[in-house]
Amino acid sequence: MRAYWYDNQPPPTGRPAPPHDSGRPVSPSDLSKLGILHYNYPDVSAVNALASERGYKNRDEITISPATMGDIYEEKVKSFFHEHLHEDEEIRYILDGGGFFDVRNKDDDWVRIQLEKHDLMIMPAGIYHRFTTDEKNYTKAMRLFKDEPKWTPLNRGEETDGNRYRKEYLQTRDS
Ligand code: KMT
Ligand code: NI
Repeated sequence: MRAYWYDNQPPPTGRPAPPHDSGRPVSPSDLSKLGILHYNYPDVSAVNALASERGYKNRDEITISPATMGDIYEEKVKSFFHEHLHEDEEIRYILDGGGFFDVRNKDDDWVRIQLEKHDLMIMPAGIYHRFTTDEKNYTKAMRLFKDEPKWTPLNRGEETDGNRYRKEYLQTRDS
């Protein structure tokens, strides 16, 4: 895992997405202030232990790549890259390949988190984020959910700003 400020260069057309590395790192403690935790677990048994400790009941696996998704790849990647939130805390565990999660910091700037094989990230409910593949164009990930999978990304807008999970997140982050 590596985290840094996103460089905000205009988004290129097409893929693969460049790293957008500004050269300014973001520390794990800054990430934890945003409510993000990170681990590296070479063995899936550690993932299982964490999941049961935190009361996670559901999981699935997704492989994001042109080869596995075919025609819907572009569309999927576009939807993952649209800024959104979820109403549940979520765990993402990278089984193979890698990818970028961008999260909003307190000043509403993007922080980019590069995840590689065996990285695990816990993202709080209500944080604005987006995801994209890296130059390898290949992300195999386990998505873990506390209860029923609530896949639905809620795209950022007036409604999400007033969302109860968003407000709870901001209260926790800023207290
Ligand atoms: C999310 O929450 O944006 C995603 O789950 C993206 C795909 S999982 C690597
Ligand atoms: Ni999401």
